Amino acid sequence: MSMDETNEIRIVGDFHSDITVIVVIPTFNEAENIRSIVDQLFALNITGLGILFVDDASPDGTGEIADGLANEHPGRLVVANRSGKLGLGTAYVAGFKIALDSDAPYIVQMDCDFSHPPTELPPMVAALDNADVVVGTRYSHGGAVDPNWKMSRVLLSKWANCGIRAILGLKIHDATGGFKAYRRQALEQIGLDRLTITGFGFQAEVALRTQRCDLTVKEHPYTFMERTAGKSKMSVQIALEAFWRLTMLRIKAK
Ligand SMILES: Nc1nc2c(ncn2[C@@H]2O[C@H](COP(=O)(O)OP(=O)(O)OP(=O)(O)O)[C@@H](O)[C@H]2O)c(=O)[nH]1
Ligand SMILES: [Mg+2]
Repeated sequence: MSMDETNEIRIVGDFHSDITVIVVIPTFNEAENIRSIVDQLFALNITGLGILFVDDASPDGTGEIADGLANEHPGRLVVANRSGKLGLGTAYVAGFKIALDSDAPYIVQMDCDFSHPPTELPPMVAALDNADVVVGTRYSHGGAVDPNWKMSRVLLSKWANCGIRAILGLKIHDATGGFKAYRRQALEQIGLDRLTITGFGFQAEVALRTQRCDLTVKEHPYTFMERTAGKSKMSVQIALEAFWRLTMLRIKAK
């Protein structure tokens, strides 16, 4: 599957030239979370912080709320509205390309559901002083998952992560997480047009490309929290498809 998108993207807003950190957040049905994530991110008072939402025509009206937020925060908040649900991987690629079109030296990716605590952003961005990529980790360096998770959920998550690390031979401890910060040159080296996985396996494919490009990676521990509002898009089918695609990726690369 090609990541080249021919479909239309309607962009609302543009980044002011003093924006130095762009946080890319894909959204699908996040109407309950989107306003509070913006409030919490801007409350961090990170100099030059910009937010870019990539919304896939969410039926719950997330895109319209996001457009309103772009008007409330001119120069600092941009929305890329896509015409339908095209998957997390393509949403990130589209968002990273828009971020790279600006002059911002730092680009961050995170979810809209508060699984990735906004308060971890300042130390992650600061860590880019000594790294090309900073990877949020739940599975090493003191990172953790929601203490309210059932043991079965904890084990499933850890085994999936271990399996994917083994299939791809990844050194980083959290292969499936989506909380990361990049220097812009790192994303350029990774090569967005080379990425092939459009769904859940996208994070692991980026991790593999990062390793192959010999980029300096720093792992930053955080505690992954379960979403309290909105619905998860994860399913067993999505996870199994990711395993299959990543296995094929490894086989083809040999
Ligand atoms: N644009 C876009 N965003 C998506 C799509 N699928 C999921 N998202 C967003 O990507 C982020 C992660 O999705 P979640 O549903 O939380 O899935 P997850 O974090 O992998 O799974 P959980 O552990 O259940 O939370 C959220 O901000 C979603 O709104 C998609 O197809 N397109
Ligand atoms: Mg989530």
